[in-house]
Amino acid sequence: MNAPLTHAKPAPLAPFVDALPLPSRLIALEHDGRLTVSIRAGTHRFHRDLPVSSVWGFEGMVPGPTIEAERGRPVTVEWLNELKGPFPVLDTVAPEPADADGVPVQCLPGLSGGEPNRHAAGLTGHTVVHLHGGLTPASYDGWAENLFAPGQPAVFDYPMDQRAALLWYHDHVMGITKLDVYAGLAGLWIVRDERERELELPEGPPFEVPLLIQDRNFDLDEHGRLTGQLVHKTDPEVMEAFPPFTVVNGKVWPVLEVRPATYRFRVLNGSNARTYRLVVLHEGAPERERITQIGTDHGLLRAPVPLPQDGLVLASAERADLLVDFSDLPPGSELTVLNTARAPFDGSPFPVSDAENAADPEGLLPYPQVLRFRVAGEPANSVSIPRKLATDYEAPPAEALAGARRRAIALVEREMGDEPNMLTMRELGPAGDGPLVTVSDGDETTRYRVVAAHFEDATTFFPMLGEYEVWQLINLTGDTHPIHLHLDPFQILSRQPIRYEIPEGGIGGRELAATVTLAREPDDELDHAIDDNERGLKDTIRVNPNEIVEIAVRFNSYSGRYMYHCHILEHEDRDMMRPFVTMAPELMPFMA
Ligand SMILES: [Cu+2]
Repeated sequence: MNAPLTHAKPAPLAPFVDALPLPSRLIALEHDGRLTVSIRAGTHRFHRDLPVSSVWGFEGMVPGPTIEAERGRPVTVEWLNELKGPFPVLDTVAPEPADADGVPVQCLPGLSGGEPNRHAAGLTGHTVVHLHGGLTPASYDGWAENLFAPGQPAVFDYPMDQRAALLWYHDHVMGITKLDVYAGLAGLWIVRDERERELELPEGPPFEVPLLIQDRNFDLDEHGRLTGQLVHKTDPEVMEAFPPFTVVNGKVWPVLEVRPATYRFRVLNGSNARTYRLVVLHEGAPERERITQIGTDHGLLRAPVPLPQDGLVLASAERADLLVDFSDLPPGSELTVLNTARAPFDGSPFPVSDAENAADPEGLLPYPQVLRFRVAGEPANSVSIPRKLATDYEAPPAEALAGARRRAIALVEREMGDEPNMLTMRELGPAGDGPLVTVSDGDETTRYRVVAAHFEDATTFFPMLGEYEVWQLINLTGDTHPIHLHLDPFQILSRQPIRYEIPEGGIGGRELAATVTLAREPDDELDHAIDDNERGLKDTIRVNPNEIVEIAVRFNSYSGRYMYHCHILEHEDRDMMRPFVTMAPELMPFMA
């Protein structure tokens, strides 16, 4: 029996030695709204002491250029697929979950005895680009099966008829999004509008800084030295990759020199699977007061909010717009951003007071470091934080919700014997013959059966444009899933604890039997609360274990075929994704 691992090994790379890179900017207005972005192989150095890595990137870069657009000014992008093999990532499943010393292999560089996946090595560069958070007509939304091969032109129109927000664009190919995004195919996209300018928020460098957070791993050479070769490694017990090195804007544990001033950070978790709970330490003590959150996935909140007590939780694809006030800090001050979230994330709390001891190899978090700020130079701007931010949305009205169509989706994990588990979304409809899912709230029991279980099953969701719907996400797994809807944003209505029973064999290939009760498990330590920063316009929502989340969504913008899915890329690629079709009401009389 190995002793529990409470302390991390020294990091094989020095933290906080590389300057935080700022992605190059591609300002759409300067190009009349017509952009050409090549998608190609390139090289990238992830750390001062690492050899260069081969990557696939937009413009060959990691991250790709940040595209900046104006509300109401359409952008056309010619995505020019110039990818060529070989695929730059070694994909492997290590044969054992831990090494001889009991250290989880996902915390270690190298292949840990795994064979490189020859199918991944054979990838030749099919891609498709999705603008996450974009209100984009279906033809240009990046349907996961409508691929462009190398050399095949793809010209996508983005109307930009949407409020200011931090979006991101990334590859979305069926089955291999996890590999293509990991190889580097991701970049930021900022929409700006008049409301933000009225508020005089920092815009552009130096005081507006995007932070794209990801995690990566690398191979070892025969002498045990890190090479730059990217490695996507999973193990027999954990089917998601949780690489040990946190990368911000393409550098491992970078440092940003800041002036004594207020900065605006546009933060995105662009990791495959890892959820971060970010805390800032100054001389060992947690800092919370100097940070104010003003925006979330789809832009400004109605009013600024403080960070959650134990840190800012961001699951894959979630965003935060933060104002951080460094103005009182003398030159030389250092603030360190740490992650306190174990992986796979299940919502478990971790006290901010203990953040310095967050390293936890058993929780696949060997190095909690994320980023450091170092104060230098002259005081600069003074930004007053507006008390009122967004004025363009309200909570969905009760009368609209009372008559709204309700949909229920169960999230289930199906064990597959020798193969990795299948994560699926089971769409539920009125009960008929066969296995039942019941959801009871004490007074009332709703009875369901599964009407769709896999991505390729017939579409069952046909939301009407302009009408509110309530979607109920029922988590019957042990992990937190960030569920993302394409197209319009939504608002969270409730997050409630559940207990459930699944009979032996209750999760079949298509069937599901489960008894769900809206009540707390006695040993459930999650608070199932909605954070203040989740009460905005969201496109990705965390659904924790033992939890039902209800969201209100109204599709307003385009009719067509879209997708919703878990944004853990390894889940999305393994069937945790389903289609929906938004419908124009005036077409309904013609539908059978
Ligand atoms: Cu998931």
